[in-house]
Amino acid sequence: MSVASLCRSGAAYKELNVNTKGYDLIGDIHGHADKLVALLELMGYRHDGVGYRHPDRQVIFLGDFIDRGPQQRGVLQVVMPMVKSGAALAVMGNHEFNALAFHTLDPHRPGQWLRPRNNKNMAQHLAFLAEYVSPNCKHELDDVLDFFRSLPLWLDLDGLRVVHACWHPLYIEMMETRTPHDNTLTPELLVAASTAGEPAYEAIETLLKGVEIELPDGGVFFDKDGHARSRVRTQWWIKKNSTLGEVCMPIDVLEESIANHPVAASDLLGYPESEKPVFVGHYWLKGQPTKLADNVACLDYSVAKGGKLVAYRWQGEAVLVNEHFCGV
Ligand SMILES: [Mn+2]
Repeated sequence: MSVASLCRSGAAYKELNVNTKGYDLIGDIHGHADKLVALLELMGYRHDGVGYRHPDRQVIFLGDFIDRGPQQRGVLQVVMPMVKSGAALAVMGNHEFNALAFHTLDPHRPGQWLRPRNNKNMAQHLAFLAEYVSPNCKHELDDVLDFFRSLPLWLDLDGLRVVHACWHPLYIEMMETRTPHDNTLTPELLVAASTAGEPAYEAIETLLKGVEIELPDGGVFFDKDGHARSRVRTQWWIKKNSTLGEVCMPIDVLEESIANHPVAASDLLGYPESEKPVFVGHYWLKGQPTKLADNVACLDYSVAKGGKLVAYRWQGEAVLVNEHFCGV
């Protein structure tokens, strides 16, 4: 079965899939509603008057619905009814977390927001604010923020796992004890997670943004936005003696002198091959969608930078297959 035939028709796909609960996992959308609708229709989802739905499959969104793109309201007008009606599940991305902190006053610092409204943070969120600026949108913005609050930080389902950036068992265990309502943030936890030095802050940084390594000897590299960075994201599922070039994410971001620097297995997190498949977004990958390990896939292929909006059509497999990626 080719990718093209998997993607061409929901009806054809259904025949493959009579005994297993199927999920269609969708990566970071960042305000590209047209692509989202095109992808859903490609996979056989149809609008039933309430929202898009498939007769026997369910979407799982990996977070990062907002910021950057031109149709952020449009994305949420598709996503929210799907989640509310049960046609889809979703997890929180770092952009939804940031939005909650941006719009929440800090109880410990009167008049200050949990996410400071400085130039950098304003610039990142400006397109979202512009779409909800009208006073008529106040209720709509409140609904959107309530929706963000309802998003779990991760999903641990029968046969698969979902988190925006990194499956980190210790942080998940820690947050599980502090998120009594379905792994969603409580108001107290949003405050703690916005406060550098708090354990919850480190947990959110890791689960929603990934694991980073400090570059040696004061080295830097330039990221996709041209910012100099002294830390690089890692392929957190790897656990073996490596070089920085072998474990950085995305690959090819480091100059050779830095890329050859050794990294000990003990400094890496790892995700054992025996664990169920885990799906993440977040990493701005390019090119042909491909699994990162037999049980790890990233579905962020940079739709907000001219790339594709990508899905993975999962039908129960423990070993992921590249033919199940699909994109528009
Ligand atoms: Mn992200």
